[in-house]
Amino acid sequence: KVENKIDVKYGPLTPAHRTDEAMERFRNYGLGQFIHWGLYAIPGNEWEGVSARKGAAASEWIRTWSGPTAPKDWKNTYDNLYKQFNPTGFDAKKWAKQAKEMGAKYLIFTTKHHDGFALWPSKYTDYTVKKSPYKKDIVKQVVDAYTAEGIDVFLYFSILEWNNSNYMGKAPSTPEEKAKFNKFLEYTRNQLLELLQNYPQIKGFWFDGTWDQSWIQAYDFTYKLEKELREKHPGLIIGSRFRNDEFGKRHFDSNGEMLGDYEQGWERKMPKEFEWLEGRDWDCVMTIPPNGWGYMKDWSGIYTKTSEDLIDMLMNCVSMNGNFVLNFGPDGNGLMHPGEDKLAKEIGDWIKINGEAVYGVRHAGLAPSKLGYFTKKADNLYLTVFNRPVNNIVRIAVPKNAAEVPVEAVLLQDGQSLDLKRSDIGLDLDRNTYYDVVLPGTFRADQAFVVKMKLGKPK
Ligand code: FHN
Repeated sequence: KVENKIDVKYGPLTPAHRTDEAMERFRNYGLGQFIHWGLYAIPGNEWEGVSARKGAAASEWIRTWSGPTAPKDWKNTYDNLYKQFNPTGFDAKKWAKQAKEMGAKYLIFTTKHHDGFALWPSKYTDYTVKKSPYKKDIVKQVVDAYTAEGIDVFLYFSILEWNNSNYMGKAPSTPEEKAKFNKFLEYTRNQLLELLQNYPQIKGFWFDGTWDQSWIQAYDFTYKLEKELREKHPGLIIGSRFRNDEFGKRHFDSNGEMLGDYEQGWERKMPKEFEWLEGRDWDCVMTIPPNGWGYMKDWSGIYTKTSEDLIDMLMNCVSMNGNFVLNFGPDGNGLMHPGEDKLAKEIGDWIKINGEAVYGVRHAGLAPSKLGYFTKKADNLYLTVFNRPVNNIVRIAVPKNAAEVPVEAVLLQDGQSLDLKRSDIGLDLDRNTYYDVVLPGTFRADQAFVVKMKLGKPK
């Protein structure tokens, strides 16, 4: 919270809580898929057989690695990988089908990562898929296939580019540098307009690589560009990473106002408490390995998240009005890692049974439960239980004098009705009323399960 407001010229361009259809749709996604795919998929976290998975930067950063695992002379190695890019196994329809089966409602796809290699045949650079042996437009295939499956597409776009001589990290100071960087800015604008024109079905951009001083100082340009993109594409959704105000404040301006339609800072982490979010929309993007967004050939020796971990994170997010976006890093041939295939299937199987508690839900307004996560939709309250109580009593605290309380309960997975009664156990009966949902004594669960409750007037 900023106490003394100042005059900010380059603040938000959209209201803090957009109420249009596109944003309402965003709020109902629940689960998304992220895909990081590019030239880094070819080495797959190993350079000449040496893996840098321990303690190394993420696999998609391999071009910048130093030490024994660094590409020798990256100019002749990494920057020539495009000559080998020929993913004959790539089938966008197969990816989209898998995403649909997993339950993803939107996709964020890397059109261009920090290396600058464009997966669409951009008119504004030669460093694109068109110059690779594969030649064909990958972004188009992905956008078409996912859209056909009813999955909304957002395009990931890295502003910073390692392989662009007009790009610089520091703010340009000499006239030559300024001229160079202006060319880069114009190039960025052209590419973004090109993407909107080529793929009009997209719902938004997911920007990244916007932390350098050169971009931060270009606030006048970025403000106008955001305006232009929104005008060209009504309903377009842009997160808080795109730009900053004239004082260099990113994500939130100097008055604490969010710059964009949702908070985009939750990368591999999520808020501990719902209150931290102060009502803002947000997404959480998550890797399966600890870090590493691009393909990692070898998952041994590192902790890779299980479907239980990921479903827990998903429910944690949606219980706080966020979307959970799980990252996949296909290999250089366009195939998902077998571990990703397995997780997608397990998540999908779980969601097919319990999806009602995931999609279109909102924060329930109840104090967090040790048993799991609450979500709410109309007069339905869901508790996704990760910690089954040994006495099989799912006890729920409802603030005293609440207008609505649980009046009926069923087990979502099979619809069986569960006993529900008020209990007078609790150390704070002056503040809460407790409701006990009684699971059958023999009930056991080897995965998270959902107790669905109807809310009604207290009797
Ligand atoms: O540097 C990137 C990283 O490689 C990856 O793309 C993630 C995805 O959120 N974003 C960046 C760092 O914030």
